[in-house]
Amino acid sequence: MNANLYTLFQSRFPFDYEACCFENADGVQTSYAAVDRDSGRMAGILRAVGVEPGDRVLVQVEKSVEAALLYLACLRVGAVYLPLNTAYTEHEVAYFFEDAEPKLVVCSPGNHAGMKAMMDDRFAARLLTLGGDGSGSLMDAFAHTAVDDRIAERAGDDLAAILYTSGTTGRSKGAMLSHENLASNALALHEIWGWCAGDVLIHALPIFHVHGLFVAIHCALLNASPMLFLPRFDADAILERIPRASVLMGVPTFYTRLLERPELSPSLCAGMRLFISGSAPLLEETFTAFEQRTGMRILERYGMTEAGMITSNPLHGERIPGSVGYFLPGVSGRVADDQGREVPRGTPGVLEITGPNVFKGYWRMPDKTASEFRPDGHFITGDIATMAEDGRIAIVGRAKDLIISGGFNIYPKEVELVIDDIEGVKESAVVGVPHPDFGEAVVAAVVATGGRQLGEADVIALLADRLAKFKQPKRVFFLPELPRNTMGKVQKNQLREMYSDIFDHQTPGG
Ligand code: MCA
Ligand code: AMP
Repeated sequence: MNANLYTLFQSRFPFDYEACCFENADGVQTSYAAVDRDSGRMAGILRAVGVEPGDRVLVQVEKSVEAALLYLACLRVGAVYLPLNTAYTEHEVAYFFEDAEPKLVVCSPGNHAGMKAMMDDRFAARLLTLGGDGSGSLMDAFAHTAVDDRIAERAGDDLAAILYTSGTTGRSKGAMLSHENLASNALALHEIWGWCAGDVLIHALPIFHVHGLFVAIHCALLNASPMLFLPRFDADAILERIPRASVLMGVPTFYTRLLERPELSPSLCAGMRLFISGSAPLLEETFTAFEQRTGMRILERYGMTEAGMITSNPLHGERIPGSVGYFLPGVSGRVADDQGREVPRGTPGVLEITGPNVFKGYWRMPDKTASEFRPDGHFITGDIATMAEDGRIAIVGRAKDLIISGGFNIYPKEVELVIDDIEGVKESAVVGVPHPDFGEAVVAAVVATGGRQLGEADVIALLADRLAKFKQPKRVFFLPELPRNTMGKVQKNQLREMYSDIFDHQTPGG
């Protein structure tokens, strides 16, 4: 049996083949028939430029229906899809390019010149462009390429995608995800969230991360549902579409922003079945304010790039704020001490998991892969959790030095390395502090050498072409020295405390 994920999707396409699959922000609809045909045509283009099964296709483009079709085309060809955040700078993209050695790069038309110079004919990679409005050389080729309806034969363990996640060392790692990883996770989510006939998804997440690309799109495709496909989060556009929809997936910032809008009411949400939140902790006050305002309890789930979704609050049972629910079907795990031994129920420890969703390792990093797995195959998530007697899990902290801002992960080390490179900086420490919109915000404490006059604006300006905007500190403070303990280790807790209320924390919806 062909384990290519696309065959699974195709087997679920609706009986009414002309039913809507995507509706873009202008209301233009793309039917399931068109998705099948046009992803086949795009697959033809990929094959024509020499993409073969196992080849990486690096994609950094604005969200659009065509971009989603490009992902499906990669699956059909058996290529390995490698999406990148559109906010990444050329400097950041260069690292992914060299690490992944893609056969094909697809970028926005506006980035063509920079990308071409950066690629510098290395790895004989080809370059095509795709704009958010469907412009660019990919769609030019589309007009005169025949539909290629083949679906490459793939085994379950063959790679479908590589998603880069930053690391505590400051170096990004490519998480290798197989067709089986993605299929098993999609089927489990489709089942536990009770997807049913008539469901309509509002899709406003970016499609370069697990949440928007896999969780959202895969569930809708497995259900043959329409997706109201928005290029980005836009409260007006979402509120306008809620009466026609039944499911919304978002990061907590989506919900705090929706709560700021007086239109959000029980009658507006009468047809909604599920508001799902994940990628960052949902504050209890957001959960409560949302329930008070709409009568609906947000369903929080927990996951990570390396494993897709891991746990979820129940569809029918209690949704408890501060808890991420139970392991998904097929997933199991333990809360463990630093030796991987299970700790008593209720005691905090690091969450370790196994299951068909767990990735195949980090691209070309066997040592890093080995160090993140226990000998019995459990993957060490780096999240600190508690497990109740009945298996219910709460994420109570992070063993990894990680900031999550508006659902995007930032590893402080990566930012510190770039700041430390600035002339006039002796050292720096980067922490996350509470932020009313993004949950956490990046803040840097900098010690200057005294050799060069540096101000907050200078530091931020000097990071502009090195780090994506969301990684750049929202504030920079200068200190005579960093707080350290007797062992010389920087006391980040102390810094977090010092800056804990610099972004006035307000009650959502208050
Ligand atoms: C934008 N900015 C940000 C962020 N987003 N800064 C920090 N953190 C962010 N997340 C910058 C912008 O560049 C801008 O800078 C300023 O902040 C204000 O931007 P704004 O227009 O308000 O932002 P936005 O475009 O509305 O975006 C906010 C957002 C977006 C909707 C929360 O960041 C988003 O869609 N986040 C979702 C991320 C996601 O999909 N995560 C899933 C990862 P300036 O004004 O100076 O130019 S997958 C995952 O984590 C696992 C697997 C899981 O469990 O799901
Ligand atoms: P990523 O590397 O982008 O896949 O982010 C994964 C990380 O996001 C996890 O390891 C958690 O730290 C965090 N995360 C995801 N969902 C939740 C949640 N519901 N509650 C708390 N943290 C979460």
